[in-house]
Amino acid sequence: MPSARPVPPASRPVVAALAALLAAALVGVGALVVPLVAPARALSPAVVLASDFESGLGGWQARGAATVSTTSVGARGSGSLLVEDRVDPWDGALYPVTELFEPGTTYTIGLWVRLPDGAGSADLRVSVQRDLDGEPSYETVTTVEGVTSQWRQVTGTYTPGPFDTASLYVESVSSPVDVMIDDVLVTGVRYTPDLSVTPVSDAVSVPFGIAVEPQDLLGGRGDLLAHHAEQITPGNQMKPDAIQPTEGTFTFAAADSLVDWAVEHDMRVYGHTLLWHQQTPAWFFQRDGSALTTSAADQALLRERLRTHIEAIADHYRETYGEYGTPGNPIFAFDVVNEVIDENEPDGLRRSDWYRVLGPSYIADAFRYARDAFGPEVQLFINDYNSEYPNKRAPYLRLVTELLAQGVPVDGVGHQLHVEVGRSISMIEDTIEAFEALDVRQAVTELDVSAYRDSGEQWDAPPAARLLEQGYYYRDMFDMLERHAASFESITVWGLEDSRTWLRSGAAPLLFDGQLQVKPAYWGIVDPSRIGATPTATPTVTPTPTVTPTPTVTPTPTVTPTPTVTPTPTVTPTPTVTPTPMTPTPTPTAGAGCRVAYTTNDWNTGFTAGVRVTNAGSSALTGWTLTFAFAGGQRVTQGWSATWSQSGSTVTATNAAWNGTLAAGGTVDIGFNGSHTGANPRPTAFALNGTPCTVS
Ligand code: 9MR
Repeated sequence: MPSARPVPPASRPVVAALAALLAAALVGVGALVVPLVAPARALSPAVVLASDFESGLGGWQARGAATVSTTSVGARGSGSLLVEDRVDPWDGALYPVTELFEPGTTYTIGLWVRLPDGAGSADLRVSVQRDLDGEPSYETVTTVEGVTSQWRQVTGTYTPGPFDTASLYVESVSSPVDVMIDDVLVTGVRYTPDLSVTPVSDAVSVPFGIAVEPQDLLGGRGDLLAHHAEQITPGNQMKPDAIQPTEGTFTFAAADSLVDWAVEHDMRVYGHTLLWHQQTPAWFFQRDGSALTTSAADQALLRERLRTHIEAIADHYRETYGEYGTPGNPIFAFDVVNEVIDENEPDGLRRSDWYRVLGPSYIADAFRYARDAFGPEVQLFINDYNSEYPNKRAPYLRLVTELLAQGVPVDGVGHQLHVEVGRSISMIEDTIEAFEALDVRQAVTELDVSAYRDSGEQWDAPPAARLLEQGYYYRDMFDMLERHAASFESITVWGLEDSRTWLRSGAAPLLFDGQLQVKPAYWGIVDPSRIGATPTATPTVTPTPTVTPTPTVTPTPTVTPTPTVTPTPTVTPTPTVTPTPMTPTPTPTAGAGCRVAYTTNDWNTGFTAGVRVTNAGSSALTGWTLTFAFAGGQRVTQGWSATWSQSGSTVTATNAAWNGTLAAGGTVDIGFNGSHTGANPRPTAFALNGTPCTVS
């Protein structure tokens, strides 16, 4: 793994003249921007890659079957990169960035793209392939839809996690058309958090945790995390798909890197999660490729798999860090079952594959297996979202009451608290008080507060007034939680900073912005008198130096000999647009039938929808997109297990990184919270990768 490599002070590769020009321009950009954002912020944007294709490929290479060459038609100037002979969508052009990118640093990637004349239109994608220990990750920087033969500017931000090798590349979403690329400019900014502020953990009487990804341990992010948190929760690395992707193959490396970091920083680890209906590989529920049935043999097989999975995790962390409860082992709690409640079912239990094969007994079994495996020192939690809503609270309470009555070792109840500004705090308190009547500890496990109050709102960055309101909401939330501090084992926020939230762009739900600076939300917890004193008008932006294009696309091959092309760098005050669930690069999919089951749980003006998608075709899908239309003006406010977007009434959900492969006959459960006014009619038509689905 490359260790801390400094961001090169100036453009390393390629066209020296352009780079120098751009670097000079950047200085201007920096000078313009820094005072606007906050004088204390240490912004040091540096050009790490500038390619104008005026004199050759400049280090760009073909990816896959493609070929690359230069043309005499540029977005500006007289050259661009032409990618031809593509066969698959992932064939394209790449630039090796192993020596340019530093894990944990945020990069702004800008470039221009178009198709050749007469090539129609295509959706293109800018991605990074990051290889670590022989395992590739394909991470989307940005997708640009409907590219035609007009030059289009593309900008995105990207923060690499650890890698051995990495490459930046341009591909297409589906059709392998020829592509032209020009004026690539990549700048790196190493953000520096202000470590003189009060740690959040000092301001909260309950142990304060943050859910993390490997990127969060690096550079300024790691400093920020170490300063404010006293425990961490792995955001994805302890889930079943991460730990046991195929039966009997246990992959602990990613999770261990987080636990190692916790040990080094004297922090506790809250494990998440031993059992879930999502991010669980299909093999758990199959025998010889066929779905498990409710036969005694199949039930025994699934129970054994559950026990083996739990024991393997418990054994690994005991062997690696010592017995639980001793100083070397930081794991003090684990979510045993996650999101098993479904308030729409008569018995209040989610109809997952676990339930389908085993019935409700799997929940108690999971806790018993966990107690046997981990021993008494690890607190065993049940965890769920929306537990504040009365119709979810009731079955949650009922289940935990029954489990305790049966002597099942449930130590704690988790409230995820994925909320938005304005969600009733008294309703949350009612839930906490209801569980205080039981003999359990409680935890806030996944707190974040979306700045979007309702689904009609959409912005690049929240208005200043909303960030202030969010600060007051955090204040009120923590005031309430402090009243119940004695009931709480920990309070965890779901993410370190706004650029890496799982929520849609603009939600800005966390305590720190994308530049690692404190937000009013932070002051809401630490010192509410300073909520209004935080600079809020600043979008969390990387200064994006963009080369102003020639306004009209002049496909004239005339080389403009004028050296006086002033690449006026325009600062695009785009907020950090890091798409949260980074999606893998889809491979082509066979057209196939599909089935969709759509269920909702409605309240006043909101609802939670579950969408079960079944690939009814005969071949696996690798990369999928589900589309449907609302008929009653509904809006998706936040979704999970897919990347969700809405345009007018049309909703698009594209696979998340972990569920892109959908086996023939396989299912995936995705869902969202939405808003409605009045009626909430069900969508009647769904399509998977463009193929209509049957709806049940
Ligand atoms: O933060 C996680 C995100 O990176 C994953 O794509 C997503 C997949 O479902 O899971 C997110 O974490 C979820 C957590 O495990 C359970 N509660 C809901 C969280 C947000 O989706």
